[in-house]
Amino acid sequence: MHAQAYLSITDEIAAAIADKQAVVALESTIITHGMPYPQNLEMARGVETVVREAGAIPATIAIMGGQLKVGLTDQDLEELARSGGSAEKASRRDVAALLVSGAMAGTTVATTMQIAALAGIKIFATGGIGGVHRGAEESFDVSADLEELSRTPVTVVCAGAKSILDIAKTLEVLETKGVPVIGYGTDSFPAFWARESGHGVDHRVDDPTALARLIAIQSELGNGGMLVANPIPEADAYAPEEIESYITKALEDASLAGVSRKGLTPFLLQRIFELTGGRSLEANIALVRNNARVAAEAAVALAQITG
Ligand code: PSU
Repeated sequence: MHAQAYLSITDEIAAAIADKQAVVALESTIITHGMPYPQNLEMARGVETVVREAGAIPATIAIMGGQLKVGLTDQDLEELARSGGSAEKASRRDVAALLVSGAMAGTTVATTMQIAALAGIKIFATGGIGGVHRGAEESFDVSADLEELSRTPVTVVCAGAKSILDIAKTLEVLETKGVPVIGYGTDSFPAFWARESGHGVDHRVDDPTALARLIAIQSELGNGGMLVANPIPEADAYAPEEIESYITKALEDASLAGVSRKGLTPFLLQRIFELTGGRSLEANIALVRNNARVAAEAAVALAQITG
């Protein structure tokens, strides 16, 4: 049996892929582990609407009932959103075990890329990718998202890397692995809640058509994935110093609580949510919607080139 045998793709998405129409993959760890209920459910529905309004078909991906689901019903979204920590967080190495157990899992950037590629989807929107955690020289905590970007031919539109990470080291690893990092309308690599991280990008594009041409050529070259860094909208952004103070505190709390590995990112996001009185979540939702729009516009332009 081929890996495709485990895919469960909705009719609408399967037809769009076969027809080379615009499709945008969306992840689900952000639903199960990235945001509290009910904002996570509103976000998941809202992001799908943003993709549709831009003329593309949304394909939210999760692992449920022993299947790699591409396209979720509203009931699926609700189940994931209400799972409140009981759902698994699926990285690449968990996929086989989850297909056997049938457990419900949100898919990380790495796993969503893997499943999107199996389904034939080339563009994916998320909030921020995982990366090299601060203190990785001791802990070796490096997200599997980076390895996946180097091997899987999917373009990920994100708002940079969460500034809970070591961004300089994250960019170094992406360079070593040959992953293009493209600024969308910016020369600066953004830091999720903030528009700038103090680090640059290698290349920049300013419109969906230019981005679609890059995606098409990267795919022809057979060069693995690509990272598009799209800064959070100005109106929703934090000043880097302000968010840094919350991150420092959240990292101290994680260390005191002994949280590490796959629990670390969800813990930090939740702690920063509490420390900012919920404002970090509004910013997070705004940046995900902004990424979904750019990904959808690029998917529409790509369909015009390749369709
Ligand atoms: N973007 C968000 N919120 C999230 C994530 C991305 O706005 O929760 C998730 C993604 O699924 C990403 C994961 O793959 O955080 C990173 O987890 P880790 O650092 O454990 O690899």
